[in-house]
Amino acid sequence: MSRIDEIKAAFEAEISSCKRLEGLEEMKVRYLGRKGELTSVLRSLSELPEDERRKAGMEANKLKELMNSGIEEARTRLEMKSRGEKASEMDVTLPGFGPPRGGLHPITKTMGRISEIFVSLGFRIAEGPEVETEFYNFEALNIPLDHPSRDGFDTFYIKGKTLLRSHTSNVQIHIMQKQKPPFQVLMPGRVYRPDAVDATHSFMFHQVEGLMVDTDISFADLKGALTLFCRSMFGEDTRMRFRPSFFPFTEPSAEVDISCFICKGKGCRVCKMSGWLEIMGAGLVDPKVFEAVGYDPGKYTGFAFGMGVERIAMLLYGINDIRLFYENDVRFLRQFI
Ligand code: 2NM
Repeated sequence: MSRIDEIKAAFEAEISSCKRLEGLEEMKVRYLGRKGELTSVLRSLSELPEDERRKAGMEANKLKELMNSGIEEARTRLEMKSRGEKASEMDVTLPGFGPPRGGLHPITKTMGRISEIFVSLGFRIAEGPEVETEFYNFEALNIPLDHPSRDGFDTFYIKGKTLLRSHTSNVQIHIMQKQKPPFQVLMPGRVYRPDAVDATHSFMFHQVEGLMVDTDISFADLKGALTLFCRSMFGEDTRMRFRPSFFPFTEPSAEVDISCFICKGKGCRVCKMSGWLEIMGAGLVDPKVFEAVGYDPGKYTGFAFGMGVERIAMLLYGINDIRLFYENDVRFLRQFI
């Protein structure tokens, strides 16, 4: 047994300092060859008593395996070194990394899908300023001076009568001042309201508003356009509900509901057991708005609508906190690629 230990110690000291492939071959012959050190130990085993022989035989065979694998490892190390490679450098047989794939933000995707549908119905996309005057954000939209939304607590005033727009309707006013009907336009964009931030409110969010003006637009045209939109956006089996409501810039006005696409109208947690989801506001343009932009209200009629993009994205993707959209956490954003 002590001879086996000696051979093992000598082998280990020698193999770790072996610097040439030829040296390895020589070692293999000297330790493991027919006249080698270990071979002579194995031969002498027969002189030992039975129980010692079995034990020493097992140890000698273990050492034989250890030396074989030690020589192979050293061979790999020396071959890599002769090719100028370091052991830790790389494994060229591993598959490569592809470039990480980016994607659009879920709000951009939702706004893009909404726009796509209205473009297919003949609407044109229009954009306008986010910093606006009171005239375009309020006056021209028939929102009177004493309306609560014109209070500093409900609007981000910058200085004097300039403010961050509270809806994208300012763009409609710019468009109507520049061109005559008939037209159909869609206004996607950012809007600002000084709301306290919580799971469903943000001081900045996105809206898509639409406007169609011609000489004989009726509520039937509004219902038709919005029904086509909702079936394309939420599924062909979507049912619609128009509830009477009020906006200063439309008359009559309605809140638009769709049958819940989660439970198909049966009632669930998302629709709060009502079977309906409120998704936008709409109406026929108030004659006062046409007067403000110099259109003859006796000649033209039109419909308008507006929806919050975050709310629709939250419903579609099952997101329960609006703040997730603005945190730039890739663990959240990656899910929409
Ligand atoms: C909404 C709801 C209903 C709207 C009206 C107009 C305009 F310019 F024609 F007067 N623009 N947008 C409108 C109507 C917006 O958002 C909830």
